[in-house]
This record gives sequence, structure tokens and C-alpha cells, in this order.
Amino acid sequence: MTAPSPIRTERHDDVLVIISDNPPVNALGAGVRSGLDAAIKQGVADDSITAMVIRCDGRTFFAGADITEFGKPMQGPGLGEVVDAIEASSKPVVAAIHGTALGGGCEVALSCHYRVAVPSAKLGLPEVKLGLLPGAGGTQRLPRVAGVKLAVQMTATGDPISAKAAADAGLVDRVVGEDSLEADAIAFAKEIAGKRPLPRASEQTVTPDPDAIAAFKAANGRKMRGFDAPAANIACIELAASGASYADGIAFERQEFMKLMSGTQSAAQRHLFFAERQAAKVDDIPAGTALRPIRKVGVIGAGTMGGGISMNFLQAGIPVTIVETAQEALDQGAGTIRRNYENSAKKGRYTTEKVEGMMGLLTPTLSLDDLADCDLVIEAIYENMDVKKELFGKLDAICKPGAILASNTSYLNIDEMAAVTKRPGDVIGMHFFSPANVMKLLEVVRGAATSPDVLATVMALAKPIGKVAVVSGVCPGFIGNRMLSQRGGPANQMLMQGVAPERIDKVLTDFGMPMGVYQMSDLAGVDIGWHRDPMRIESIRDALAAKGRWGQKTKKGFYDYDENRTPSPSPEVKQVIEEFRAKSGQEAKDYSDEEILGALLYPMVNEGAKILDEGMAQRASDIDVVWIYGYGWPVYRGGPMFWANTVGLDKVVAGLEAQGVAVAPLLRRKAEAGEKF
Ligand code: 3H9
Repeated sequence: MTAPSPIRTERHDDVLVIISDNPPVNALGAGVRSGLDAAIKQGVADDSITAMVIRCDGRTFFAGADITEFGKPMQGPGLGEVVDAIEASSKPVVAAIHGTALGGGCEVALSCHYRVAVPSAKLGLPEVKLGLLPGAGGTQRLPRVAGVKLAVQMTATGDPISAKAAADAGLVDRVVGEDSLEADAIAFAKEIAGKRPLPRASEQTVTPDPDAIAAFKAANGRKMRGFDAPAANIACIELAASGASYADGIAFERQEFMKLMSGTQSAAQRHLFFAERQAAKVDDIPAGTALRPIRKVGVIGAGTMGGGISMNFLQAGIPVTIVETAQEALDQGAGTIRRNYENSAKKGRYTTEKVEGMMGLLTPTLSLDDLADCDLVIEAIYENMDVKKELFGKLDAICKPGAILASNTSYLNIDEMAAVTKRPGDVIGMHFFSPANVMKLLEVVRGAATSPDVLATVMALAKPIGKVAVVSGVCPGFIGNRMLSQRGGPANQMLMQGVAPERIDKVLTDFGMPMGVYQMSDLAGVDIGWHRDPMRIESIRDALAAKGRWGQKTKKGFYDYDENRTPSPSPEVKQVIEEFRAKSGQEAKDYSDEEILGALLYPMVNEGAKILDEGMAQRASDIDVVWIYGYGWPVYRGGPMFWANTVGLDKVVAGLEAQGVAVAPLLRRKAEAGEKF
């Protein structure tokens, strides 16, 4: 028995309304495509029909091609054929848009002769975020309908635009009532039913705009670095703008689409799309678990971390009570939050009213007692277990029953903190990454006693505050920092063998990381964790710290820094390393860039395998999400575990053995079985 079609039609006088019902997002899977094709044919063939409307049930207009079909054999008509059939219709077709018309959905809309949208609708071509380009005519129809400038911006950034912006650009013909989309679309269809010729996007000409393309490239070059897809998107628009025929443009678009689709970058980016959504799910907690309402949040500590954490909630409209121990620190913390918001307002991100609204939700206080009515309290004080335990004891006494008590610790044991309270089930880790208002990762640390509804509540809270949450078990450094800690040893070993710090860093930044090991060390402070005895020199780090080379804050660390904090290799550091190496008797060794990369990253993958085997991470893709959103691992490489798959696990094992690192049993098993993470 064949499945019922997700497409149905309804007649409204002489207008045929074609309706898609393919939850959750009306993705354009095979059934939708063949249903649309058949419905258009039906409308064309029926003499009593004068116009057609395409709309979707549920929360959104088509949100794109069905990504789960990618890489599998194509079933039924391709989207390119379907949109061509829509455009070729002898009767006008109107797209009635609500929610998000994205990717293939936007291409369906572009192939319709007219588009109407509700004010809250958004239109976009986000394929670039999946390492792709619009493959159903979008790169050729959009510049014809809305101009080259907007087409470059929409395809190369992937960011959607509002219905109003679309109407201003000619991409939407009429903005209709928020609650009367279908009726307004039918009325519009009746109005234009007799108009000829039909406005077909593919038949329009493109006005060249080389300045807009050049300006876009100049402004966005850095952001697009390393990614293949943005340039491919721009190349398609450039071809359209060069006067090439529509058919030639489509042939080029297809060729570039196929190239991207079969490449590793798109596979990595599609992996991340699903990994991010999968990460939100906790395997042993049923969907639909009742959540605790979070109407008010307390944050303890108004330093960089506490301030950044508070900003996330204020932006989401959730009131925050922020606590400090001294008035000066409290004023400074609240002042920094205000300044950050005002700076964003200057850049046009917020209106002044919005800034005042958010600041109005902030209650600074010196008294922990003011946290009594908070639904969630997050401590962001310094990393000392005794101090944290004392604080949790106090919070347990102050906070109302059912309030969730969270720690922002980046490596300490949540279970120890929970144990001092009478409500260990309500205790959880919420590890934000610095700067906490910017970095998207939230590592949610599930203690041994954390109750399922507390975990579910915190996981669900991530989305409204703009975070991607990943669950970690309790282990030192959790998922991210535990893996990071594996990188320092091999890096220092290479220093000792005569590899310059700047070379090690360059290998990582060429790979796509935002900074290298020693740039990171200079940023954090070379003196962090230093014993403070300048006479005791047991490592290169000790030697640099003893010389006052504490990193960016003293304008010298592993690098020298100028007034603008631009780093340059340091002759003094070179000498320190040489001296230290000579004393230790360590012999110099040559490394290729590939070997440097393997030496740094394979031990991290190895640790990832242990984390997985111990059940500290639910799945390998969660580890990838941690590294992409918490540490800036290049998106187009899909995270460390995905990357290891692309390298080949047998090669990773061989590299680790050559380094003398004990191979994690899970990694070895998978490599021997020819499996992937
Ligand atoms: C394309 O169109 C190529 C064409 O140019 C060329 C073809 C030849 N397919 O995000 P949510 C699932 S490329 C399959 O949590 P929200 C998603 O996995 C495509 N599944 O909801 C999740 O499943 P689950 C271009 C999809 O309200 C569920 O739907 N389009 C797709 O926060 C809910 O998703 C895009 O890149 C899909 N296309 O956000 C748009 N989309 O519940 C991608 C979603 O099992 N989608 N799912 O975890 C989005 O940006 C967001 O999902 C959207 C809704 C804004 C639509």
C-alpha cells in the first residue's frame, strides 16, 4: 500500500489551493515533490480553474529539500523539474508563505509567478550553511527577481530576510494578514488570474552589479575563509549577472551543486545540522517530560562569566538577580553588561528601548537572600571546591523548594557540590564558554543524582537563550576541557624538539581553528597555574613566566605583542626554548605539518573515544558539537570525531602508536572493525 500523499487540493471557486501537510517543517521530500507536480498538472488541465495557490499546513512553508534524502538515490521527480513545471504553468501560481520559506522552499516560491507572505514570514537560501548552494534554480531566479546584491547576500550568508525586506526587494508581491493568509492569497489569485504575460523569473534579465559583489567579498572574506560553498554561491550569481543565458546558469549551478554535495565539507556541515538537533535529546528521558517553569534566574558572581551568563537570560526576557560580595564589583559587573548592550545598540543590533528593557530586568544585589524566589540559580564564582560547597549549602537553605541549583564550573565535581545539599536531584552543571553571551555551547553536566526533569528543563532552556546544549557526565574537565587537556603535552614535546611555537599554532589556524595552542596560552595567561617561584624552572612555561612573559596582559608571552596586540615571533622565546632544550638533552626532530596536526589532534580524538566509552558523552556527534560551538573547531571539518572518520581511524591509531600514546580500546576496536564513530 502506498503512503497517502502529503499534498492535497481544495477548490475555492475557480482557484485551486494546493496544500502540503508534511510535518514538522514541510521538507520537500519525494512525496511532496510528486504531489506538487501532480497538483499543478491537475490545475492546468482543469478548464474551470483560473489560478492556483500553494500553501502549507503546520508551522511553516516548505523549509527546504529533505536533507535526510541527500546522498541516497533520488525517488520521483527532482525539485528542479517540479519548480520548472510550476513556472511553466499556463495559469498563474501564487505562493502563500508563512513561517520560513527556506532553500528549496524559497525556490518553489521563486518559481511561482507571484508570492504573498504574512508579516512574520522569513525567506532565505540557507544552503550555504550546509556547505551547498540552491540547486533548484535559486541562484539564477533570485538575482532576476530581487537583484544581484540581495542574491549574493542571501546565498553566500544563508541568512533569511523578513517578509517586509522581501517585499521591498520585489521578492514578495504583497504582505497579507497574519491570520488570513489563505483567504488573502485566494483573493490575490483572483485579482491577477487574467493578467498576461505571466511573470516568469527565468525569463527576466539580470542587471549587472559588479560593485555589490566586490563589496560583499571585501566585507565577508574573513568570515568565509576555509569554506568552499560561499565562493561557489557567488560564482553562480556572478554568472547570472554576466549576461549568461538562464540555461547556462542552471547548468553551472547543477555542476557546482553536485561538486559541493559530493565533498567532505558539505558532509561535515550536514552532520552538524543533525548533530546539533540530536544533542538536545537525552536518551533516557522521554520527550514530553514535564518541565519546571523558569521565570526568574539568579546568577552569583558579576565577573566576566557571571555577567555574560546573565546577558543570555536578559536577552530572552527572563529577569535576572545578580549577586556579588562587594558593591564595587556589583556596579562594575552591571556597568559592563550595560556597556556591552549599548555597544551592540550602536551597531544597530538593539534599539535603545530594548537595551533599557533588558537592563530593567536586571536586579543587582549583595544579598544571597534575594535569590529566594528564583527558579534557577547559577553560581559563577572562582573554581574552589570548598568555597563552592559552602555556597551550595547556603543556597540550599535560601532557595525555594524545586529551584534548580547550577554550577558553571569548568572541571570540578558536581556530585560533591550536590552532596552538601538536601536536594541533590536539583543540582546540575551549566558550563558556559567565554565570552558567555557569545559562545553557543552550553555543556550541561548531569550529576549522579540529577533528576530527569531538572536535566530536561535545563536542556530545553538552552534554545530560548540561544545556546546549543550537550549533556556531559561528571569527569574532570567534562567533554571539552578534558579533550583540550590532551593537546598541551604533545605541543610542548614538539617545542622541546625544536618546533617553533608559531609553527605549531599556524598548523592549527591553517586547519581552521580560531587560534593555536600558544596564542590561546598568551590570551589566558602564561602565569595561570604557575608556582610563582622564578628560581624554579621546570618547564618552558616556568622559564617564560619567570621572565615576566605572562602573555597578552604583559605584551609578551610565547609571542611579542605590539600596541594593537598583533603577535610576532619572539627571539627571546626562541632562545629560552633553545637553552631549555639543550639543558634537557632533548634532540631536535623534524615534523611535517601533517605530523604536527596528528600529534596535536589524535590524542584529543583518543580522549573523545574514552569519554564515549565511559558514557560521559551520549554520542560521538555530541563531542563534535562541543568542539564546534565551544572551541571554534572549523564547521567544515565536522568536529574531531567526524574529522577522525574522514582521516581514517586506522591512520589515527597508527599515529597514536607512533607517538607512544596508549590507544583507547573503543578507538582500536572501531579501527580494527573498519567502523566509524
Ligand atoms: C535545500 O533546500 C537544497 C535545495 O536548494 C536543492 C535541492 C535540489 N530536511 O530545527 P528544528 C527537521 S537544502 C529534513 O528543531 P525549528 C529537524 O531535523 C535545505 N529535516 O525546528 C528536526 O527534526 P527532529 C535548505 C529537517 O522550529 C525538525 O525538523 N533548508 C529539515 O527550530 C525540527 O527542526 C534548510 O537548511 C530539512 N530541510 O526550526 C533549513 N529542516 O525533530 C533547515 C528541519 O527529528 N531547517 N528538519 O530533530 C531549519 O533551519 C530549521 O529546521 C527551521 C525550523 C528554521 C525550518
